[in-house]
Amino acid sequence: MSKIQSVPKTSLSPDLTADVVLADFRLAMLSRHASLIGRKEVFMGKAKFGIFGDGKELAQIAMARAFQIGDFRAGYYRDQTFMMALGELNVSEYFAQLYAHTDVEAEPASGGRLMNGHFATRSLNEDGSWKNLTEMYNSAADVSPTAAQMPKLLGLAYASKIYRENKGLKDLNQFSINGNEVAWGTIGNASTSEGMFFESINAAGVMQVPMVVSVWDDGYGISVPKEFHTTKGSISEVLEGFARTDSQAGIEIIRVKGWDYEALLNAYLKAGELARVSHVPVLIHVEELTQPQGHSTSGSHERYKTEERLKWEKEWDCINKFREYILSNQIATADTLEAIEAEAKAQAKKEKEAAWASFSGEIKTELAEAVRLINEAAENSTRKVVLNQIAHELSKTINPIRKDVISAVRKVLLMLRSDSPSTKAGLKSWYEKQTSLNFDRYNSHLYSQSQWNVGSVEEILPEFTEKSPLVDGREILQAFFDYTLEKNPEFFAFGEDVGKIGDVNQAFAGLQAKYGANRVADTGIRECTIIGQGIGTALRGLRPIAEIQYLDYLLYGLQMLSDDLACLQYRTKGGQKAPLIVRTRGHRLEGVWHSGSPMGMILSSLRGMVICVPRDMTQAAGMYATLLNSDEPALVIECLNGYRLKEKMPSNLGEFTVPMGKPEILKTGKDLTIVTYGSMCRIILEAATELAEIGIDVEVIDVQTLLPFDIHGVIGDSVKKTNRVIFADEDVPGGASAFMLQQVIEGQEAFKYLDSEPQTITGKAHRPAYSSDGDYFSKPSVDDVVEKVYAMMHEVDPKKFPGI
Ligand SMILES: Cc1ncc(C[n+]2csc(CCOP(=O)(O)OP(=O)(O)O)c2C)c(N)n1
Ligand SMILES: [Mg+2]
Repeated sequence: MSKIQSVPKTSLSPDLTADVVLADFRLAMLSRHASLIGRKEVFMGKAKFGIFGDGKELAQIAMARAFQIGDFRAGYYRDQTFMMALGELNVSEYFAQLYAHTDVEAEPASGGRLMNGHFATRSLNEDGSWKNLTEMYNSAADVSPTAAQMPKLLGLAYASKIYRENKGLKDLNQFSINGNEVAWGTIGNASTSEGMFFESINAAGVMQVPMVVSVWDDGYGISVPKEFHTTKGSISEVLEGFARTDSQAGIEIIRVKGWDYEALLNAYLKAGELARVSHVPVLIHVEELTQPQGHSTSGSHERYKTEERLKWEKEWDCINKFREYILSNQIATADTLEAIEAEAKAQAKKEKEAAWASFSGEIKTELAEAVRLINEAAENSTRKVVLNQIAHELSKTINPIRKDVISAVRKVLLMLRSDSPSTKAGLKSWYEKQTSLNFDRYNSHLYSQSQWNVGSVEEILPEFTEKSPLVDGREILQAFFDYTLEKNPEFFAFGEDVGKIGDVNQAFAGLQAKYGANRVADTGIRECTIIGQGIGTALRGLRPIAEIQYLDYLLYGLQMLSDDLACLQYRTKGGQKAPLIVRTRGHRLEGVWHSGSPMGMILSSLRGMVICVPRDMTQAAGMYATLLNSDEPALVIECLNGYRLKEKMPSNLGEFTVPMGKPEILKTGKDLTIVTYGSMCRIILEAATELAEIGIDVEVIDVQTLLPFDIHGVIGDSVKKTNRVIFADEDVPGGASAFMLQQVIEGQEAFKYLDSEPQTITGKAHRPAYSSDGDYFSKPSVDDVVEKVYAMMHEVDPKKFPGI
């Protein structure tokens, strides 16, 4: 017998009055007309692209009814009706996003930074502090990559479990009330083919977290029918093995038709209750949904759907069926429904017009100012005629955008280059003001702008006494984590082998036994959802460390880090934060998958995160302390070969901090500066000793963090002194060494002080071969460094340093 539940029809429940039903009908109609008008707006050229939630209205209304204050949503671009039902999106805001209105008052989800259909609530006050999330409806900020909402959904649900089980969090009532919050996910049927969907479902089944996933099944993923996406063409059938039974925990799987109003209401109430009370994960397969306008404005579905299918979609359109339901139950007459529809349509149109007036009005004002200032400048310019002409053409632009205005002004300023400063002063100062406003509109909030950003954390130096013992590096981390687990109830850690054995290098050894399995936890082997667990819990006020066992396996989680975490503050324009710390270890040990140092890849994909590359475990502990005192997400890469190396145990462990973006000079020298980080610090210092023996005095600088990078120009100052520089690391040629070179030579203008060509020392372009010989011939060695430096000095003074 199938373990999948079909929801039986019941008679109307007492609170389902005619008024409630008709309000639902009205909302469905409002949302539908917003979709219909939205497509037209795109075709009129007022927006670039549109993707709408038509055909999915009824199920979302049912979901909203079960969604409670304090709950979280993580979904995708079809969910406008749900957001409207919660009162978290009005039609004006909906259109403001379609037009890309940059004002967060008008477009609170992203401040115009995201395509339409990307929903989010604002968890943060303007100063970056948390709101009380238990007093509001919450939606995590959507992302476009299909199924990428799933890993963080798991984390949002996991947070409820932690809040319920960890009694130390009782007072943190701004984020949870006894873990009663449900995390509600939505996903398209085709997107369930993605690996992260299955990974998240499996993890939810294992962890038993309050997560309710709705699959909006409209039979297609753009043009491809579901038979090409899903085995047996049915995701609920495929997942049957996950279904819970009387004797085994698992997932509650419910199947319901997307046009069946009562069945939908019942399904969602049941799912919500089960998840909320018993923390059982639920999957609701909502079948027989439609796409009245096709997938998006990028194409028409007549190209790939048969006439028969198109006819079926018209007939089974959920609003159509809802209308039939209302009439057959004599809840209202056809005339009443028509009147409701007309009213909803008029409201959608009116709100759309208000959104357009507000969006375009701002730009028109800017345009008028620019035209006036160009004409003013023209009065005293030698190029009066052509400038008046530019101003005239600009004033005639139909549906102007900012680019039209700013580009014209920049061209004019170039034309005015030979005119007197007073001629162009007005235009120039207006342009400068706009540049700053546009920075805020389009470029701000990549990193935290709150008082808790990493730059604001006070530097506290590590303290040592004469009695400070020499210990294995891993013991320093272990003592730090012990201290922090004790002191900070929001702090917890999880990952593969992190729990029982305390991670493969034992920095958490014994700490699960001491603090419990919900503070130091094992997970399955599933890096993508380990990151999702971290993001979701950090979005709900917790301070997780998510561990990726080796740097080489970060790739499995990199997509989530890049698409979700790193751009979270940016894409919500400071509306949300998730100060997750990802801990991993790498750079060098043995072989192709345990020696990677793909820092260039990380630097390119994780702008928005802090990237720490400590050279030893003392530095690492100080960095964790800084990060835990800040509200920024970070990746910390410990040195894989450093856990057994001896370090002095600081006496103020847990208190001392390492500043971010402040390199440390490990050795002063006058001939040449070598800039490096991580495991290479030891190699370079060893080389420096050898070089000193042959009369070359190098300065060695550890950058400590790659993002932020040397904010005070320590390296530039060093190059000013030595006039020579080498950037050394273990990445491929042109990887992070090229990044450092760009930051210093271009960013700090160090080219002005160079007497020799700047150089890099890197690993080979291939992955490192196995064994110590593999390491020697793949990664930069002390010999490589000595030779490179010597060759540079030979070029400077061949007499003193004859060729080898
Ligand atoms: C990783 C990724 N691959 C491809 C796309 C392009 N894309 C956007 S929507 C979509 C189809 C999704 O279909 P489905 O999940 O059924 O959702 P629906 O649009 O039908 O509601 C595709 C392929 C994407 N956004 N992300
Ligand atoms: Mg679909």
